[in-house]
Amino acid sequence: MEEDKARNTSCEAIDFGIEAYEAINGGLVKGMKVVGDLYERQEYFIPEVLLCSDALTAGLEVLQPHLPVDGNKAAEKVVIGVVQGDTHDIGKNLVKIMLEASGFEVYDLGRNVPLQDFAEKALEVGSRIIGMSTLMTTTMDGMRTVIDDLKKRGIRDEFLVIIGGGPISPAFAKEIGADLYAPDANSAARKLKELLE
Ligand code: B1M
Repeated sequence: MEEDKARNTSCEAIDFGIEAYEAINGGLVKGMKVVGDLYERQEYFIPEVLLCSDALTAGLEVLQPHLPVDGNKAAEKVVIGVVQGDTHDIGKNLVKIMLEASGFEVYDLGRNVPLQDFAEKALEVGSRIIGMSTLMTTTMDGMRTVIDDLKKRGIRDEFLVIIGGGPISPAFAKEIGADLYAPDANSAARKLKELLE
């Protein structure tokens, strides 16, 4: 819950020679998993969870500049966002960071994104990759709507759709016709790069 402590500990991690990626995953993300458990056990409530996500973000700001950036620019554009109705954006932000570190040019639509905006933005900026994130079962069907709309407009084949987030599974990705599912930020970047190579 303490932003300053998250910031200072992140600085210390770098000073100790810990890789930024390891500090993010083994420190900040691991911490948020503990927060999730405490929330489920009703030991933490929304205000505590919010303070923890602010602390995670503070640490992330320190660590992100230390991530090695892939000099071999993929020069591929990715439009990414959290689907309509969902305001959880920590996971999406991590995916964005890993994509940027892997050389992708990321257009971040933010959270609670109106479903039609994914295709509109991708067409506007000339991106052939659309990434969608959600953490809630109540909003995951929005991903299907985005893909169905692409089909209705006859432009489905022009895009590579990658999805992820807590309730998302490979089976769901297959069911709605997404091209890729990634369980975490690192694999999202890796899988996209592999597919484009
Ligand atoms: Co809320 N929340 N929350 N929450 N929250 C969950 C998701 C929940 C599982 C908690 C619970 O009940 N056990 C639950 C959803 C239940 C469900 O749908 N089945 C829930 C709920 C219900 C809610 C509210 C409705 C609560 C309320 O108001 N009563 C509300 C949502 C309002 C809304 O959006 N409309 C709410 C609010 C909040 C906070 C604002 C307090 C805060 C969010 C702050 C923020 O994001 N800026 C919050 C948080 C932090 C959580 C938990 C505790 C942690 C989520 C998180 O950040 N994890 C969460 C409990 C849990 O997950 N166990 C919970 C860390 C993050 C790094 O992981 O996001 O999974 P994750 O991302 C990973 C992968 O999933 C993957 O890579 C990421 C990094 O490796 N990934 C992708 C994610 N997107 C990807 C996209 C890809 C590929 C991979 O390709 C494009």
